Amino acid sequence: MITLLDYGAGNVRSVINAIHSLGEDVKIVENGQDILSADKLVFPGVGAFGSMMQILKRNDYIAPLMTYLQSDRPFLGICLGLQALFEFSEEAPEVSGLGFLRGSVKRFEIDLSVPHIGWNGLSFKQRSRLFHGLRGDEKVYFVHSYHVVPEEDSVVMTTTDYGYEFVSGIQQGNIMATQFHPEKSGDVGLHILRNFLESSAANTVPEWISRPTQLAKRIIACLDVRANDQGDLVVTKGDQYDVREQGEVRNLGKPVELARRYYQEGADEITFLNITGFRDFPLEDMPMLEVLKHTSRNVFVPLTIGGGIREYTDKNGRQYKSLDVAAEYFRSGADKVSIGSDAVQIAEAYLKSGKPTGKSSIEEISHVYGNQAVVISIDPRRVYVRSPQELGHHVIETANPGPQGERYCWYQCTVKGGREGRDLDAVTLAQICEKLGAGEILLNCIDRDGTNRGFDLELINAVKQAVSIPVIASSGAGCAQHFHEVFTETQAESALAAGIFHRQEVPISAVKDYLKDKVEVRS
Ligand code: 1PR
Repeated sequence: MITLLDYGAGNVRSVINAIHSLGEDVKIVENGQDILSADKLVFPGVGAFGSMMQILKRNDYIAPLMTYLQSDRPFLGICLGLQALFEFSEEAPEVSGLGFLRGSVKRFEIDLSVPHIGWNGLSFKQRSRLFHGLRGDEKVYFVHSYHVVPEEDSVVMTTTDYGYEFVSGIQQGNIMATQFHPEKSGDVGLHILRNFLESSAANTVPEWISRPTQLAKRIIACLDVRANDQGDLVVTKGDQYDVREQGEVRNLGKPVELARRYYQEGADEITFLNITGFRDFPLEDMPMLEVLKHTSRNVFVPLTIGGGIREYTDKNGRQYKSLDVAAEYFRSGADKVSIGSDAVQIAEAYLKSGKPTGKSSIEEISHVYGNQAVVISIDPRRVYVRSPQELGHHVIETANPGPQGERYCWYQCTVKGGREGRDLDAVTLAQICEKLGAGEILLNCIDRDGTNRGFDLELINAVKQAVSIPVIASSGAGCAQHFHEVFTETQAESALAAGIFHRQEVPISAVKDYLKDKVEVRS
């Protein structure tokens, strides 16, 4: 029996699912006594340091946790569960950490995008049973803006390189903690978790020396999901956002089955977009939550869900905040939520008033769950103009002139799945959302969607150069070479595709095989 400390924020379902998949039962901590009587304690932390420590304090978990840690019984901290062990964090300087280990938690100060999101390697600094059976060149999944800085080198178990070498795992006796997420690191992560659960696993150090480690470019499979006219939830795919063919919604498969297939084929992440979320309300659209729950049972890579994250009043007058919707998605197995239409409205209001409200979905969700949990999905459409001085929008010179020979264009934001264009450009939207706390941009392109013509590199460069958070390039992938192009001609950290994967024209493994030796990818 594994005891799991769920302090109520973020996706602990995937940790529970991962432990279940290894044949172990999980008991969730309900009070301090449960911590004291645990044999093996797992503390998965997702969210923000300040709110985590406040919840631990409010629930009177701090003293039992310290007693447990001091007794040197098996403990596995994950992400914030690692950071909590230290004295304080720059993320919330006014709040103390547990102080079980001496040292602090610092924000990355680098020229690269922060958060550090994706699959990176490990350099091994001490023997551990967690490493039993590893070769040493495996990659594991990270998503964080802060990292620990222990005062004592003796506790350092692994390091990873991102701009500089940082501590990605610690070990002191039976107390182990990782900055990466084993429960989101596919088979390798499950292997590490199994080693933790099996106290008999031998202490080893893998032979492979892989310093400096490298962050891989991510290949993301995207599933646009909606109900068809018969009421069945299907994966669909549009041509420039039109998902109907001869009047019928295209049906490319079942969401849970397809997600499972992509996981097995090596997708680094999976994104579900509830494409009618702008008019439905996800908490009434329970099938989507069921899709997440079922998928997260046996898909152990990060899951993002978008569609319908906004405030809502139901027919009985009950009000829901976007935070309530996001919370339900996280509880159902999502690691990140993606906000589309609502982000445009938030940016428009921000431009009007010139200041943040503190109450928008972006601010509220990132405050509780951390910036890394908030993705902004942008649905822009190219607008050609004759002059670079167009209406104050971010205009670029394009190598693909418009129908009247226009040499300039800007990218107009749309809402409601491309149905409505707004007087806001994609670059401005991305910048405002970053300022308000978004952790990543999912950059679609209506002109390229479903065309197989390749990514819109000009759009991606324009947005990527304007923000310091990671950008997911999306729309238009038609062959493996297009992924090479987007990773070498732009700084995008990841690339997403839908149609070519659904129609089995280019398998994910073919994309990775093509990129191998050219671009760092996870094999
Ligand atoms: O506005 O917060 O409710 O979110 C709705 C979400 O649904 C948004 O993220 C929006 O992008 C998405 N969406 C709405 N309508 C459509 C549609 O297609 N009619 N899908 C839609 C967007 C675009 C990509 C697609 C890539 C790759 N889909 O996600 O997967 O373009 O396709 P390709 O590789 O086949 O070219 P809200």
